[in-house]
Amino acid sequence: MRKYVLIISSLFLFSCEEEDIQENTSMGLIINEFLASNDSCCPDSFGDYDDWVELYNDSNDPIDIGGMYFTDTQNDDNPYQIPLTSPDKTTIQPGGYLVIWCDDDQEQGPLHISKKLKKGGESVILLSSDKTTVIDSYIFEGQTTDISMGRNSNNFSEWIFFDSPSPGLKNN
Ligand SMILES: [Ca+2]
Ligand SMILES: [Ca+2]
Repeated sequence: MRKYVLIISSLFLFSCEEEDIQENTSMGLIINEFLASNDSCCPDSFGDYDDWVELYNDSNDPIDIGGMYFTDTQNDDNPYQIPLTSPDKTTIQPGGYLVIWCDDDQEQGPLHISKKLKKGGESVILLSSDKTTVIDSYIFEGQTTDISMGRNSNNFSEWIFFDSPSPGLKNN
């Protein structure tokens, strides 16, 4: 009898643990916010008001995006590869943010890429270093200048507009 009780209680424990794991599943590396039309919101370190995409590392490990690809077009034959040369600049710490400037100013550093975002609507797509696997993507429609779009911090699956864009910081 005691044996059965043990088996039943360990089954119960196991199912509880499984539930906890599901509830705590992190989203890994995600696209968290973007601004497709930047007039006077937030300049890059060169003073340019360029389009940008913010990534967030929702995992427990540092993630280096060097070698990954970014594109604004679905099924793009020529996505842009983030340089592998500067892991100090392309690594996102757990719970950290990283801003990619979509400005076609590659001479400004490894986080300045050749894709610009269209105000009228486009996609933001992050691909793994195999150039094929989609890490995260979002298709957006018409945008308003200096108003960003991003994930609700209280519900990552919901995308909303932000009057006060927050590149490199939590969305709110
Ligand atoms: Ca720039
Ligand atoms: Ca943000």
